[in-house]
Amino acid sequence: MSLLPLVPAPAHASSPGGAPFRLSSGTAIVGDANAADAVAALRTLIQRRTGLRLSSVGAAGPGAPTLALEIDRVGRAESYRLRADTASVTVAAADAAGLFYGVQSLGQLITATDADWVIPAVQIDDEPRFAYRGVMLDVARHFFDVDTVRAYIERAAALKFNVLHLHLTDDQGWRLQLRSRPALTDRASSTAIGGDRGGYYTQNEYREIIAHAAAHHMTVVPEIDLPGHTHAVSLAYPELCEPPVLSEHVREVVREYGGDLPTSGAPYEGMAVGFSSLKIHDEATYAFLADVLGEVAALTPGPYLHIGGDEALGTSAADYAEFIGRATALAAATGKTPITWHEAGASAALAPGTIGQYWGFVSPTDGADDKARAFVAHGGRLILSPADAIYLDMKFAADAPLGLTWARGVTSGQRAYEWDAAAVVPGIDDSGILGVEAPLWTETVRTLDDMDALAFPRIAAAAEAAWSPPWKASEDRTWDSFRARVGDLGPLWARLGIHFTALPEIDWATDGARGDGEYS
Ligand code: TNX
Repeated sequence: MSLLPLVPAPAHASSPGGAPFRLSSGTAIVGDANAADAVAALRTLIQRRTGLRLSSVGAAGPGAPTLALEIDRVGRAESYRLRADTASVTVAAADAAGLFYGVQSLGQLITATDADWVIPAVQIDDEPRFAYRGVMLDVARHFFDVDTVRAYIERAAALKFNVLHLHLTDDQGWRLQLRSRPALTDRASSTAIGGDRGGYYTQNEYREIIAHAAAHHMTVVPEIDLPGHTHAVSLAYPELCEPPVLSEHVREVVREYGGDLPTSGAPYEGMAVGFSSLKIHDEATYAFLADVLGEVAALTPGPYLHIGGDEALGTSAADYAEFIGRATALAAATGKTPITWHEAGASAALAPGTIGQYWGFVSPTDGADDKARAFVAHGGRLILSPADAIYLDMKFAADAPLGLTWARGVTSGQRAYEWDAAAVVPGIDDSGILGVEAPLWTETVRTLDDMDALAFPRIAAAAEAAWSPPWKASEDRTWDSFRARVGDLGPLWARLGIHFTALPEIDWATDGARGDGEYS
């Protein structure tokens, strides 16, 4: 399959050779009522990619060139089969998600010739490696309106991601309206990093995001970060929070990036972490958590509730362990499966079945792997987000205007690609791994263009880690194959309005005579 322009690489693909399918205004898209959403998605995708407006029909006339979409219930969840030859193209899938993914692959296969648009003759049998394939968006450090989140959902779904993790709360702001605790958004949502404007999602807006995600086969995982990253809570409920702990790290961030030290009663607009905490030994804290977690769970149809647990640097180990026991139990009591960052693995009281999100390095340091293994020992599994590979907020070049560098400096495309989920935490293989997630923290990110510039193309490497067979399992799962395939997606991304960074590590294709000058 090496030369097919598909990212993430499919589980199985072959090119039998022979003449391609030629796309023209006379091509019809065929699908019954079950396939209607996928037919509409394909129609839009083809129009954006080629400008052609194809008709869609319930059944094809004899001999007509068609793109046929069908849910035939064959195969595993999210799987699809794509067949293309000169006469027709068919996509058959196990379910609606699989058909949606088949449509995305079809969109990637469309190639410009001098005269027309073609789809090469191929046979693809595809299914995901991991059930959980996430992207995380931090809407707390900077706030993004619903349209921007919708755009990020569309970008991620096209790469076969199926989870949107929203980091909804942090020191800099509380971004979700709660009826049980209206003071959170009334008093702690209007600001963001660097004096930028904040904001929050009303409950209807949150539902809109969930619905748009669902229409793209994505589940929303809300995160309420606890017990640290809670300075915003202190603006609404000062009695629940400890005073800021002004560590050397906090002072250093202020020296390096400017801004003020965190102060009780004032919004925090800087980039330091680890200075805030809820009061661990006050029952009012747990009444607050019961309200907040209960309401967020009720608003959220998906099965997970993320309660953070990272960087509680001002909290003693014993207090932290006790808090994690109580908070994971409260999250589980809502009927959801709790997720925490991997630090919470240090707590012997972790609720059984809690999922751990590992954000250490590809080669673990400081015992991060011990903490990660603890989740599996407690009956849970891991989500892998190795920071030095798929933290999309890391700089892709030393002189990049956006991004951070704490995760071992610059993260090139090659470094984002060359790792495997089953090789990160010793002793944990695919059976202990729920999936892979690529976070985008937004300290330096203010717009959709900023998101695009940092995320693309490295988000495609994360997609491949989440969906495709293991790294080096075949010649398709190598950096050389990936850089050729991802380079071929340049014209598609450009047509979709994605302002990706043209990393010099990759040869970016253009549409040649057909497309030159039509996009920049
Ligand atoms: C670490 S990763 C954090 C975040 C920052 C991020 C910036 C994690 C669980 N915590 O608070 O935004 O680094 O890269």
